[in-house]
Amino acid sequence: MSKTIIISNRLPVQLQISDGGLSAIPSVGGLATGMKSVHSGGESLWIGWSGLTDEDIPDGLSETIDSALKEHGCSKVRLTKDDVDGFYFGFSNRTIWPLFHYFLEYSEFELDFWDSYKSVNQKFADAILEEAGDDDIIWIHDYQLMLVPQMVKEKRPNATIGFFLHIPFPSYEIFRTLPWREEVLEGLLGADLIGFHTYDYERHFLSSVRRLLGLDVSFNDVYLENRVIKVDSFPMGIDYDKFHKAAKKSSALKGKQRSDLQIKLDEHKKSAPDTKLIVSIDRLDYSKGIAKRINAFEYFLNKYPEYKEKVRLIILAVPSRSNVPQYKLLKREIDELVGRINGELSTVNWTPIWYFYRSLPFENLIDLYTSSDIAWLTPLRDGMNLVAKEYVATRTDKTGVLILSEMAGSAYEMNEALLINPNNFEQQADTLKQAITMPKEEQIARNMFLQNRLKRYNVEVWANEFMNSLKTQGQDIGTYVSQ
Ligand code: GDG
Repeated sequence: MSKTIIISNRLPVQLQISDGGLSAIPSVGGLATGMKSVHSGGESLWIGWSGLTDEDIPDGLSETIDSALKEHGCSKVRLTKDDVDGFYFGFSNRTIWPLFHYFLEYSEFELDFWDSYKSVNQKFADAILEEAGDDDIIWIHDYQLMLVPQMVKEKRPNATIGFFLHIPFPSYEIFRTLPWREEVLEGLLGADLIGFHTYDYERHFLSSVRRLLGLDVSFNDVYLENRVIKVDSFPMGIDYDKFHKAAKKSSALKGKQRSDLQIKLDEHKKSAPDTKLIVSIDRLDYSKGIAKRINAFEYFLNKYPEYKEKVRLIILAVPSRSNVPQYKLLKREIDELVGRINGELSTVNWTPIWYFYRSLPFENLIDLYTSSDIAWLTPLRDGMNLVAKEYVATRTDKTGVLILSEMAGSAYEMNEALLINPNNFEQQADTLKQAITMPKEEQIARNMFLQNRLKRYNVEVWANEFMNSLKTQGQDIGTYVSQ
């Protein structure tokens, strides 16, 4: 019987080494939740990096880690500190991430990074090859592992291989600047099914395949020697019920049961009932447009001064890749911007921006979503953006307004949100005003459509649709359709 193997850079469990020993705690992220239906019942294996380098693992603990991971159906790829520096912080996050998010000027084309990326991708491929039989189904995730499909296909031509990219695939004009563009495309084409969040990313990929490799492409099929590779879009959803139920539960809590953050937010609402709370939640990443959003907020307050003391922007910026230089610079820029604007505009009763630079527990994330009248998400580029979907899912009474950048993949499915161009301050100032003054009936009407769609196309459906399409594709492996 064939088995399913899932591969991602990080495993869906967190390892913690303490004096008391070792524990493996399942992660609660979107991918881990979405893959539950695929990765359950002991029939599948998830291969990835544990988050600990060889140097971090004390002598003799490697086998203990292996057995802890095995309990969660996981197996680790061993990486050294040099591997992680070159492959993850280097090529993945200083070359591919900026390039695929259209930050060409941040992209570093370093041969050392590329060499490390190749050798670490080979480590992941080897880990798969150790486990995979000829008829197995293999699902590889994301931009850190784009060479793995070909490395596995060469050795297991009959295995069914799927690849899903969680970030945008850029237009040909951007992609072709990459010195190793052909190798990356050939790496991806080792898969039998290649999935993207949106039709546009799919279209960009096919255009690069046609123009850089000169391959035949018909609709969404790529013809390569004796193989047909299918390319398709699968917009990722969220675990709608989890967010909706958590929001219901949190609003039912009374008095001391409420979290400290919720108590503060309640107090704030009581003392200033007319003040609207605007929330934004992102990893601290230049692709998310946080600095521009703060500038746009200042622009809004200058254009519509009547809203001073009547709105507050809450920014939750989650620390991310903080040893990559661009992220350090961005952190400083945001610190300074928030400091300057709060310094210039605050009154004794009002601070325009509340800024948190940390990650919050899930319950507090829900508190922020449910207490905010408006979510304002302004990525300059974003593969999907799940925060937009989560905000809508937590609006149990269907009120609340979502302002969302057109540059996020999620904007394609969320037409009832107020869509903006994050570079257009004039439009954003007017849209903020529209959101603040939007009648409740209109908010409810918009969110009703959005919630129905999110409920229907949740993350489990996303994973199942990809798997079903992959299995169908697998049935055709080896049968070349001549054109
Ligand atoms: C990549 C792509 C694509 C955030 N802060 C906290 C917290 N979060 C959770 C959110 C959400 C997730 O992190 C962020 O997901 P996004 O989709 O918004 O963004 P990326 O991290 O950039 O993800 C993106 C995604 O992959 C999936 O394909 O949508 O485009 O860039 O789920 O809830 N969770 C907790 N505390 C926090 O402080 N617990």
